[in-house]
Formats: sequence, structure tokens, C-alpha cells
Amino acid sequence: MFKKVLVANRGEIALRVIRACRELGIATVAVHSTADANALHVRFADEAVCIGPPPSKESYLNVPQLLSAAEITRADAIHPGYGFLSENAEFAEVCENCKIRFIGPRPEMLRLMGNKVSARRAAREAGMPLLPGSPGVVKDPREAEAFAKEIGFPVILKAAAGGGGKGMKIVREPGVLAQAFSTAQAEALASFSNGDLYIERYVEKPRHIEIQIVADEHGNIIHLNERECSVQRRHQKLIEECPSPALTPELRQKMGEVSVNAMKKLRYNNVGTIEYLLDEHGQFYFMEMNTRIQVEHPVTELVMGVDLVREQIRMAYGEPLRFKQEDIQIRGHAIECRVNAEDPVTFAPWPGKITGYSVPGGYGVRVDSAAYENYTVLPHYDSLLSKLIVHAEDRETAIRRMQRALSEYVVEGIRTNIPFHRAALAEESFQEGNYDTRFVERLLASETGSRRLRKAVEETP
Ligand code: MV4
Repeated sequence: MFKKVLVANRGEIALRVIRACRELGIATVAVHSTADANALHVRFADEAVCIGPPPSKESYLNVPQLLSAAEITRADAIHPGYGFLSENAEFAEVCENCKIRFIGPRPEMLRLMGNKVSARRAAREAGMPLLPGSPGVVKDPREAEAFAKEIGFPVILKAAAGGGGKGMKIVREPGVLAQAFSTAQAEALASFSNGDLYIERYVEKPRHIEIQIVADEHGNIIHLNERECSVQRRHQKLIEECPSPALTPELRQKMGEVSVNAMKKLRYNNVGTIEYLLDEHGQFYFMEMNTRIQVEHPVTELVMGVDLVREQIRMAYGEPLRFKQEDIQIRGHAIECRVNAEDPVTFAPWPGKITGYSVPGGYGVRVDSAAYENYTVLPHYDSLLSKLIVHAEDRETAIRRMQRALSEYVVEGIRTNIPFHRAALAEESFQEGNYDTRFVERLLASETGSRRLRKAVEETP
């Protein structure tokens, strides 16, 4: 096994990786910006190296600094976590050139899935269902018009270099397509230095369903079923659950089978997540693939009984998976609430010092967080404070357990979105499992939803 792993990340995911390493008997190196000197990941690791000033560009994204830190400490592998350099093909390549194992898929996989046009082409060739759309890049508004005519309105323009919703434009009628094309192209160019666009039929009220893949270096590829991530606001996920209340056993098996067959064709390795849109008719379509461990991985861990980060590290070392598809069974139900340091009504980030802190616990409750009393949430990084995850024998009990856990959570000194979670879980549509990607929008616009949210804000200590 690896002797020493450098964790190229911060916050809860850095802790998550350090914990997995400790259980595997692997020494750890934390890296940190000057602002993170007091962070828990620094204290939990065996060694720590300061890699630069607070801005991510100069620290957690600083490749030369990270590689020097790995060399000085003689780390034999780097775990990138999520975000930062986790899906950066050049970084993965440089690691391998320096004889440091990158814990993740091969650079060519990161590159293939990093561009949405090449990912879409690969997905189609590997047998995954796609929405009707352009096979490649759409060169100009005239070509877009020709495709739109073929597909039918509404359509959506997406940036090839995008993902997570950036550079997208929905077009509902022919008259505004050319204008939308120019705007989307300019946005894509400004955000990603790449103006390439493609076009697809637009699905009005999709659900976001993603399939977890694990693939070792010996060709064993299995899926760990799905997560439902339809509770989002501005492409930020807020609540995830496993299994999805929207899937029948037949659809679940089909989505898993299609995904695994495709990954075998592509010779995918390590962990990955295939994002699908599910429409109202139960049809699913490939959207994009994430080539990293994801924020919401714990709901899968709890329900499938697999330590995903441990497996990820073992697979990167070349060890074979210790389970087969037949061994994987759904055990109960898990829900994750992302607790953010933000205003619960406006969603504006709310960094600052946590003056009082008490975490929920008890049967079936897991809290993945790097926060503690007197910790200061920094303005330089994302506002994820903690992931509150519950596991129970069924969905109804899991919802009750989450409501109980949320009511125990005390965070003083800053604002959090705990009241939002309380309001969301109280929604009838959530409780019935009858929701889609417009759920948050509807909650905020509705009389009962906004009243519940205001009430939850008042009742949250
Ligand atoms: C779509 C779509 C509807 N139709 N594509 C948003 C981010 C990126 N992953 C893809 N996204 C969407 N693509 C077609 N053809 C709707 C969305 C979308 C969405 C997808 C998943 C979860 C939340 C979402 C919120 C708004 C839009």
C-alpha cells in the first residue's frame, strides 16, 4: 500500500481522506494556505506544509507548490478530493511524471469527460442514451437554427468546456436563437477561454439522477446504484438521497447496467459518477460524467455499505475490488443535507466566527465537517460548513431522523441554511418523493414554502 498520501484539499473532504488513510495505515500530509493554519485537516494529518496565501489560485491550485510539498515530504500519492485540481488532466499528468500517483482516473479520462462535447460523443459510442442534439460543436447561429429545426423547441445551448450550469442558454422559440447563441458563446469564452457550444433538446422538469461507478485496475467495474440530487439552487446541490424515490427496481437496474457497460467500453478506472436527466416519462439521458469523489458520496456509502474513499485509494494502488455486483444490496435509505454558512433566505455567503457549536448525533447520524467551536469560516473558500447525513431502514424514518438531527444542530455567530433544510423537509412534495430540479424555486415562490422558511428562521436558535 502507499506509505504516505498528500491531501491536496481542505475542509471536510481533507478530513475524510485523512481518516481513510489512517484506517489503511497510510501516513498523511496536509497542505494549507496561511489562512488555514488552524484548520482541522492540518491538525489531523501527520505532517503539514504551508503552500501559499489565502487565494486558492496561489495555494490549493498552485501546482508547483503542491509538487514541491509532495517531494519534500516523500509522499508517494496525492489525493485531490473534489473541486480544486481534482479533475485537472494536466495536474494528474504532472503527478505521474513526477512518479507520484494521482488518486483518480487516468489523465485521458479526465480530459475526455472534461470536455462536454467529447464526453457526449464517447457516451453515445459507449451506448448511453442521449437527448436529441448536435453530434459535435455547433459552429454558428445558422447551424444552431438547422439543428433546432430538426430537434424541435425548446432547446438548450451548452458550453463544451462548461458543466455545473455555466454558459447555458434555454431557447424556446426560433426568433431568439441567434441572439442566445452569441450571448452563450461570449459567456463561454469569458468563463472558460473556450467558446465552443453544443445544442440539445431541453427537458422542462427533469430529475437529476447520478450513478456511482467503481472501477479497479483489473477491469472489474461495478455500479453502486444511484443518488438523487434534484434539490438544487443555481446548480448548487442542497439535499441528496439514496436511493431515489423516483426509480423502480427495473429502471434502477437498467441505468446501472447501461452505465457499467459504457464504462467497460471506455476502460474507465477509479471512482466516477455518471449524471443523468430523468424526464417525466421515465426516460433517462446522459448529461455529463464527474471523474472525482463527490461531495454527496456518503449517502451511497451508508446504503451500500462501501467506504468509497478507502476503495478509491486501494484501487489507485492497484488492488482489486473485494466485492462483485451481486454482493451490492440497497440497505435502507440515506439523506444528506449540505449545511452552508449562508443566509437561509437570500443564500448569500455568511463567513465569520462560530461562537457556539453543538453537533447532532445518535443512532443513524453522521456529520462530516471540519468546523468546531471558535472556528472562523473563511471568505476565500466555498461556504460548505458541514454535511449532515442520516441513515435509516426506510425513507420516512430517514426524513424523521434528519428533522430530529437538524433540530439538535446549534451553530452560533454565523448564519446557516439549517432553516432552509427544515422548510424543505416539511414540504409535502419532498415527503412524497414527488419533486424535480424546480423544487427549490417552487418552495421559495409558494406561500406555504416561504412562510415555513420564515418560521424556521425564527425557530432556529
Ligand atoms: C439540461 C436541462 C434540461 N434539458 N439539459 C444543469 C447543469 C448541467 N449539469 C446540466 N443542466 C441541465 N441540463 C437539457 N437538455 C436542465 C438542466 C438543469 C439542471 C440539471 C440537473 C440539476 C439541476 C438543474 C437545474 C437547472 C437546469
